[in-house]
Amino acid sequence: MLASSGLGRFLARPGREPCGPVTVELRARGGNPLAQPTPGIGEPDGRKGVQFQVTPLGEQAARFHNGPLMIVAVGISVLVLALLVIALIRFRRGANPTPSRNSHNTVIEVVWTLVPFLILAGIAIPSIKLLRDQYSPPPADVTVKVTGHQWYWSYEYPDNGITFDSYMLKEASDPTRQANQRARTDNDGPPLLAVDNRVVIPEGKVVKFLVTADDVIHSFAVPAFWIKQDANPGQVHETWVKVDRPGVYFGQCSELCGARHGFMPIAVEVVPAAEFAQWVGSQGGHLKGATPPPAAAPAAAPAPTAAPTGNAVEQAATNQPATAQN
Ligand SMILES: [Cu+2]
Repeated sequence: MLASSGLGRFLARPGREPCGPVTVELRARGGNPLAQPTPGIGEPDGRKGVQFQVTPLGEQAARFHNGPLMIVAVGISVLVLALLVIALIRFRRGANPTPSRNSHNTVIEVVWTLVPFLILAGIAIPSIKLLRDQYSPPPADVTVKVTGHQWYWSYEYPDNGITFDSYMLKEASDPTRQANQRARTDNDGPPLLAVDNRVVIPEGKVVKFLVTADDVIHSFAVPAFWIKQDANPGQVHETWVKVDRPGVYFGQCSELCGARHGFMPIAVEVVPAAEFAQWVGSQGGHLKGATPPPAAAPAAAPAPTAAPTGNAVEQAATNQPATAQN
């Protein structure tokens, strides 16, 4: 009965369901590699709550948060508030001029010790299981090294020979946008979240992110994947995802890292494996374990990889002064 009720459906859902039909329009990746984001998925849309989750761990975590944790938190809040109101009214001086002098009640003391213990144990067991799954990644199919900078991200695929920088796209009306900087379009994503070069990862594969920084502490966070990993200079931390649904998913730096902390978004595009192989080839890279093409070998230096917009090096050069201006 619970499963068919509104409460049952709420408990069962892994995150907020998107409003409309779920379609991700992936364009042919030949000329224009941009996939269109789906409204309500992988991006904030004004609704409260956890974003729709697209990883098994995210579904597990969101289900735990939306179900048992919320029920326990609301239940305890209501119980404590009720006890306070009862005490205020029933035991006020006017209604209760001679207060009780009891100082012990064994039954109550056992109950108020045992019940919180059982509640905490009930929360701890699934929490520890979730933590164990988060920190026990399966062998990685793709590895992406993520480096936070003031104020942009750079990405390296060490097994694929790909490196590029990723900057936020400015609005066409932004006076700080330079003439040779591409302006954001709706295909790129929402304002303040769209970037010139997205991270591209394959659908259904285990992707390991090695997260670090080269100046101050940043944080690599993508809400739809349920990941948030601090990027510390001099340290490499690891997180991982397995996304079973193609699409575009946005995130932001989630550690106060300076004046333009709010302007270094993250955009991850999840594509079918065959498309990922095409993308790797288009970036001058090679698939994991494959021999790098002879022509690419001498140019192992940061190959320009800004397929959507042209030259990554040029993008970096053109964006850098703009960030300094702001
Ligand atoms: Cu940052």
